Amino acid sequence: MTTITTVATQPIAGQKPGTSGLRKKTSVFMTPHYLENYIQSVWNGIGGLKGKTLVLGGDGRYFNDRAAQVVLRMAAAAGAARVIVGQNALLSTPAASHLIRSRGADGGIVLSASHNPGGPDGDFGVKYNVSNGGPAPESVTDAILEATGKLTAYQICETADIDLSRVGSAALGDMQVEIVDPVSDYQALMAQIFDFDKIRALIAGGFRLRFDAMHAVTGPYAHQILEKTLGAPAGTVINGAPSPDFGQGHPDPNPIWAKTLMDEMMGENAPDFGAASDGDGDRNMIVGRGIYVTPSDSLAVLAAHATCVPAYAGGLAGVARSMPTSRALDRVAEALGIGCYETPTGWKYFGNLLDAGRATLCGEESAGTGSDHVREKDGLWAVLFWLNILAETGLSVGELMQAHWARFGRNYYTRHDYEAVDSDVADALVADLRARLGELPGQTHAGLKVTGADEFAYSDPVDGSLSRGQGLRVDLEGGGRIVLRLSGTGTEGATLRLYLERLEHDPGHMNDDPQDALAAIIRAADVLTGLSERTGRSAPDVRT
Ligand code: VG1
Ligand code: CO
Repeated sequence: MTTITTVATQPIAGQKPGTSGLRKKTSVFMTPHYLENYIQSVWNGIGGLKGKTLVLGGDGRYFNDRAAQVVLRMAAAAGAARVIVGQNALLSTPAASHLIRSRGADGGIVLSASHNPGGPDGDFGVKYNVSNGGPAPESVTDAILEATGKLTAYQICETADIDLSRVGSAALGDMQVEIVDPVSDYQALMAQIFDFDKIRALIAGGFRLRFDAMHAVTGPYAHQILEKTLGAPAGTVINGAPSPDFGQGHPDPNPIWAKTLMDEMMGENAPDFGAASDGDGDRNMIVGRGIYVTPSDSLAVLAAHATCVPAYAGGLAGVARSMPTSRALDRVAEALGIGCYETPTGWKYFGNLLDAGRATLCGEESAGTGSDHVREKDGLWAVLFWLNILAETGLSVGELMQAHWARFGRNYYTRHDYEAVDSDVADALVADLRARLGELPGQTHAGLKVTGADEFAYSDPVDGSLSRGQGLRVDLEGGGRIVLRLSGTGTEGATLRLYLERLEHDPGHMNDDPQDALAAIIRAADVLTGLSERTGRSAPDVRT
């Protein structure tokens, strides 16, 4: 007989799930009762767990193992019928999404702070996904937020830890715990989507690739799929063992944090193809020999060549991108004659479009791409997509990009992040620009004329829900654009994100450095926002 204990507690008002779940310092999540209070708020916010089936896994970061045991005990106490958990409490975000869908679960918990560093001094996070496999939509995160403010007690079973190291079943009170291999179902899905034989032949023919798992969750997936199944030689996957502090690294697949891979790809004797993924396996970075592919361009290339892939051979129903993502995708959609949706930042906004069959492919400038195969962005899926295209076309990454720009023009693009900015300074900066949006059109700043300005609001075409305050946009003459928004995933002060873009058609200027190509727009953005003066920063912390 398992005892259920009711622990009286205080509301933890204001613990609002951000762009991607609730993300805090690990030390905050480890404060006595904090995780329990939040998990109980999730259960309360979704109307309880009685008789429900949940999927549970995480990215292997510090506290992942202990947090998973707490979630299991609390799910049992709440009357859940079954929890399907990845072996050793590991599941990449896309693999969790797939399991929720394929097993008809009611939802899932992913323990991850994604690309944020892990460890006792790093970050931890909890994401709740709904029954379509996607991140909880705003209506659900609002209900969870409300529940945090009303909390008076949580319930937990008093039991020993469940051994999650072996695939099989266990019982926790009346609840079934099913421990599954985290990779096999996901791998089977990938094999259905892509032409594995063609990719295998490409690799057997001497095509060389490198995949950097950044000490995070994609290691086991990449070893199994790229090396063991597709025949890439051992050593293709680097940093492939998930570690609690990600090898003291920052599991964010961009040229700054994946520098070792970048150096190899830009050096002599570089492989043909390089890629990396983030902490929870939903992001991707794509690099060719001597050429980095921006995520916005990658999304456009996948859309343009989607019919190379068996699962998309019939064409795409439509595509979608987050608002700050470059408009390279729009140009492809126009050429294909399909719809192109613009959504707020965060994967939850793609869910309805995918469910309704309006979009097949989605993406974000932050290195997330995905399709209707799951309801999350998917790092390894994007890598396999690229390999399938390269195998089918016989082109190199560089040749493919040159051909793409020659056909559609090149959307020069960069994102400048200012991290750990004083929250009051950041809020005031955004508020002041917001207040001036109406008067900007017609004005000239740093030599560039403003043609339009607004604050992005999204009305969901499927359920009509409205999301306001999703970023400030300023359009410039000649097709340039400046976007400013505050990050919803940081855990220290505020992170200001400035997104800069310009379309280039001149064949003589297709290979400029994006920072140079965008210099005038970068200057105009600084004049418009007063960013360097107000924050005292002379340069961004990260440029991607
Ligand atoms: C960032 C990215 C956004 C992404 C989110 C979650 O959000 O900009 O595109 O969806 O992270 O990604 P923000 O609010 O900090 O800009 V992940 O890999 O955490 O699931
Ligand atoms: Co992620």
